[in-house]
Amino acid sequence: MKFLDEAKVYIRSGDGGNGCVAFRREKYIEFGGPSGGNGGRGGDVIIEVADGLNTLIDYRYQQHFKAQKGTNGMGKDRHGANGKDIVLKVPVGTQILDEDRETLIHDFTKLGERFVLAEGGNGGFGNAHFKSSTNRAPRNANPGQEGEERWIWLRLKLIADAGLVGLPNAGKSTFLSVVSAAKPKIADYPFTTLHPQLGVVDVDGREFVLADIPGLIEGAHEGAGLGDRFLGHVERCRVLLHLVDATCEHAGKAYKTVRNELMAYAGELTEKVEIVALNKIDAVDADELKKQKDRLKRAAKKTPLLISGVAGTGVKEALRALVEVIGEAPVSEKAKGAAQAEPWAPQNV
Ligand SMILES: Nc1nc2c(ncn2[C@@H]2O[C@H](COP(=O)(O)OP(=O)(O)OP(=O)(O)O)[C@@H](O)[C@H]2O)c(=O)[nH]1
Ligand SMILES: [Mg+2]
Repeated sequence: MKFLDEAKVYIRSGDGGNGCVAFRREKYIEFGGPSGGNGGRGGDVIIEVADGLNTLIDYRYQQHFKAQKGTNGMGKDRHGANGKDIVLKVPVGTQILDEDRETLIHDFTKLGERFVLAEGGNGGFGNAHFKSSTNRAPRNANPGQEGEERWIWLRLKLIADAGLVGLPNAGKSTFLSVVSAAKPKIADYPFTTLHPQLGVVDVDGREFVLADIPGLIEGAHEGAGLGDRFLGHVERCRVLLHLVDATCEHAGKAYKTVRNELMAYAGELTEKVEIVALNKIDAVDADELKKQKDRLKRAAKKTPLLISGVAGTGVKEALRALVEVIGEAPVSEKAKGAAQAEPWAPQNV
């Protein structure tokens, strides 16, 4: 399954059915009177959060969604049937934006949430409706009201409690694979991860959702590497886990590069609580470790945790530090279904 976090779709609610002009015609009944039924209501366009979805990929294949038109009214006082609604299913964390791609129409944060985006048109009245004491044989009926049409953007911002950030190759995906059942692609080259990944982490009986996103490089906010658009997926996190590779040239510089990108994307990201960890400590000797640790400490202005995703060193402590910030109420309580469902696999594209 590929990942798609934005999609433009066209929606149209159903037109109302037309009212009907008819008169009762029966043997021996003179002046049978008007008998045109009303048109049915057009169907609504509804957007609903569905369980087990984690991408908007379906909207790459179908972009037009039209609800059914109401049936026209008929003679013998028969009203038209209402048109069927159309329901678009989206993953939790999806936002609906207007065509301008900015105006937020709705933000879905809970499973099962429904939002009527466009109502169907009302059906027109048939001529039976216009019967009155002064006009006993009306020859007019209303046409059905037209449905609404518009283009909208769907944008997915994953709901996770904690987000992993760092340069490419920092070991983010490895960390996620060690602490959760997620099976992200891991490899010794930058930009292994092309799409965000979610995993459910269980630490001391407490669960939370951890998101792994593609690595950031200098200039990501100007589009370098995979750019910074995936940062949208950690926007809703309570806490960030910033991994710095101990085997890199200068842990302090590596840290700052990522911080600068977070800042350039949105200042709020840098205000989030950040746990800093020097990763891959199994791969450096004691001297180098101390050097890198000091550099990182100076840059981050706090003592980093020392961990190794591969060896499992310090991983528990890092998770506990995250849980402490997430507190009692994970934002993702309702989003776990999405994370547990087929965790973005296989994402080797
Ligand atoms: N020695 C050692 N190697 C590690 C550790 N964690 C990850 N690696 C290796 O580092 C390389 C990159 O790991 P990934 O987990 O793919 O890194 P990433 O941060 O997800 O990289 P991108 O997805 O490209 O941003 C792989 O070859 C891993 O095996 C660790 O704790 N110790
Ligand atoms: Mg990765």
